Amino acid sequence: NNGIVRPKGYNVSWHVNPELEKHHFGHSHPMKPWRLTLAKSLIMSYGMHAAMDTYFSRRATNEEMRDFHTEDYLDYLRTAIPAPPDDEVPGRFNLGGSDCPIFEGLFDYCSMYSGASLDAARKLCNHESDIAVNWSGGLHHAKKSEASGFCYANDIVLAILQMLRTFPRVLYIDIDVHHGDGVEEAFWSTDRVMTLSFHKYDGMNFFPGTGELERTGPETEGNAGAHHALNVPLMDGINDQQYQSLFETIVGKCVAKFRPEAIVLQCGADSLAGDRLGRFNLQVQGHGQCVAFCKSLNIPLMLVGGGGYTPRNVARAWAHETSIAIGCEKTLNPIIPEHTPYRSHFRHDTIFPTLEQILGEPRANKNTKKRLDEIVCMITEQLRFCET
Ligand code: TV1
Ligand code: CA
Ligand code: ZN
Repeated sequence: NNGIVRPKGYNVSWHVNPELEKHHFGHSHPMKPWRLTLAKSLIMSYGMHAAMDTYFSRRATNEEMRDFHTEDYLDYLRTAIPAPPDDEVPGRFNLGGSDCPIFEGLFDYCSMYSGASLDAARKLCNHESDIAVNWSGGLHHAKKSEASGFCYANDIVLAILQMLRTFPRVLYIDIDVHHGDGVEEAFWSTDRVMTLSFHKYDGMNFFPGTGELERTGPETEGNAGAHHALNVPLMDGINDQQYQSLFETIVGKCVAKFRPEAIVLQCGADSLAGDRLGRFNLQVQGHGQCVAFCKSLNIPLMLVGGGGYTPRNVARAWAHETSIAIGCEKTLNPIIPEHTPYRSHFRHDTIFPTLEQILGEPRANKNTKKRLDEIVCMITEQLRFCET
């Protein structure tokens, strides 16, 4: 199997549920749970599963989902009748519009991806895993009683709530191209969770319209959450070099100041170049470097998925990041194995498809050095107020 061996004394758990991958949001909807099947087939054709503990995750129970969501919202999610999306008016709880349609098996889908994140969180709490991976999770926009931006249940919030039973402080990092608003809002008033999102920000012109540099927590004096919500608003076209430098500088400072006992990294793959909805120019390499940097901190780490709308690139990124988790990234053959199911999907851009294919037409880079320096300065300033 490509010489992939289990790392000694280091446990990676991989939480999967093939049932979940079969759900459909509707014909033209950009969110395709099927991308998880593509990622899984790539991970397995490289033989990476031999180096991890694979778990078929269970569904979250209603009681577990109640840790964050309200009963009336969950009741509605469970009983809502599938219907073609109504573009004009989303219904109750923001369900039924084009972003968050009510499709067949919706509640199963929500309880499956939430259950996988809860399983991953428990592996970290028990110290049975050093890194726990759930590529089906990362649905960062869902609110307590509202669906938003393709997200219905917030598996990240549920997982962090679970982790807070064991770990005094959890750092949440979000590299999806969209702002992690649901997670930020859920932990807005606590100093036990620091949230840090990197995203495209252009006021109301880019979803969800929040995540300004200056909104770092509650403004009322003495509120515990003050200065614990950090945001890195970026412009179109940011490249690997700029992103890596920002990521390592800022995450380094957050870890030094906040001293988290666990980290949750949302690895939304819509920050990659060539993404159908994204605007950045990250390559598989640069996106993966964020995972490598978090791993190098030697703090219990949970990896979840998130956005990602060009399935072949989502699969590439998450397979590469799985290889980083188990530490075999340097020995992988860059050419995608011949026997990979769905290999034709990766031949979209070349006849010898590689894992680290240069992705998409480059987008004009609107991020100046001056602005990026300003962001680092401002975040450093905020962190001076964080006393732990
Ligand atoms: C059906 C069919 C739905 C085609 C949605 C892009 C579609 C979008 C579609 C779309 C689309 C959004 C908004 C506008 C809010 C609306 C998983 C006032 C071609 C984590 C969610 C983005 C991102 C929501 C989720 C956004 C995540 N963009 N085609 N919808 N309304 N919604 O702007 O962070 O990746 O685009
Ligand atoms: Ca983000
Ligand atoms: Zn996104």
